[in-house]
Amino acid sequence: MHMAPELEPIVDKVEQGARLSFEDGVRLFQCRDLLSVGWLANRVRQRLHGNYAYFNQNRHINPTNICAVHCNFCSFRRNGDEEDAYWWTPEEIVERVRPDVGPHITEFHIVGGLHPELGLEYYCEIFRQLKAAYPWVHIKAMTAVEVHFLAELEGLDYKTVLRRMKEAGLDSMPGGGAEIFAERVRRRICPEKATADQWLEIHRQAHRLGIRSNATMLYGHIETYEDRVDHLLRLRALQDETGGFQTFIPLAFHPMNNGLGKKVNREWTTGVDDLKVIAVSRLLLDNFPHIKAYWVMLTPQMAQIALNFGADDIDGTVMEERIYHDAGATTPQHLASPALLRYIRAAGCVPVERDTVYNVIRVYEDEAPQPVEAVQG
Ligand code: V47
Repeated sequence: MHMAPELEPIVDKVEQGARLSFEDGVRLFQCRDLLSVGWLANRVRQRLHGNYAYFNQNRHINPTNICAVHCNFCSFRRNGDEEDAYWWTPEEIVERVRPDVGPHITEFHIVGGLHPELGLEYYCEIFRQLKAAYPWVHIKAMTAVEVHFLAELEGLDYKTVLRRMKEAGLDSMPGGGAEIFAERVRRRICPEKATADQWLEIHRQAHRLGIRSNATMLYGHIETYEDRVDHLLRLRALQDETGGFQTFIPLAFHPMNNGLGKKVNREWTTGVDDLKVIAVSRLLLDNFPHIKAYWVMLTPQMAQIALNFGADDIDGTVMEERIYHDAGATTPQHLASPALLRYIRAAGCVPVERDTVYNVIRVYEDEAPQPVEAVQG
């Protein structure tokens, strides 16, 4: 394959399994040859995962949209006095999810607003009641931002908050709230919540307690390529130290119904940038096992293409997504597993149903991967 000449030194490093530098990362983002960058990332994905592409069957739960802080990219938050502001009791949550939760569901993904009156015990009670009602379901809950907020609210240190939640049933943590670590950007998009160092410290503490976690990056707003690379390398450094991260999920900024969207003229990320972020993440995060193309955010069609640009996971069935749909997403709020299988197979991959910590539940090798034309329509 013909490679962009400026990528040659990077290709050599990748072929030798050598680590890429800050400058390499910036060069990859600057490169106009998307296919070369994608080809390289795809090689790394294949080296790590062969032709397997992962998904799970999960159910999102957002216990409240009432939030004490004002991140200007967020369309989900409410002050509390609006008609659509809400919070659910633990009992309401257990009943709300009941129609969807059969033995096939393996994960609750629980994140929400920073409600000033809902303390640690409220969340512990949600975990206890969900575990009592659905003991087989893994609880992936609480971003580092929520953990920081609860620590301040309760006057406790991070470790104590995490330990108490673990005792109540929390199994792992999602990757939200990381946004962009660079101070200049963070000051402008989310000045009131956990800082970059606090976000990283909470994940460090979680990993030490045996709580695995994911990491994210919100891109496509006012950040530079250098900010993206800085973000990825800070995650890589923490992963070197703890090994507790499982998956990295780049999050494309959705510009509707929020202040930041207005600042960027309601411009959405482009398909080329979306694929490039996936590819560069795969190449720089050499110590992260998985890169997720979150279909809710990218569209199932783009997530499917991303499986050939470095991603090996497209997330799950989701069921009730609010954060992206409040911000203008036009994707469905739920995809049943046959649809996920179809997208993965048409990408030339073998679908692998996993649990949250990547134990394999089922490899769908029964049907040979089909060329895209065969499954159109
Ligand atoms: O933390 C909020 C982001 C995150 C917008 O760990 C926005 O498996 C784009 O973290 N445009 C929550 N992004 C989602 C998240 C996540 C999703 C799927 C899987 C996992 C995982 C984690 O969504 C927030 C914030 O960074 N976000 N508003 C917006 N307008």
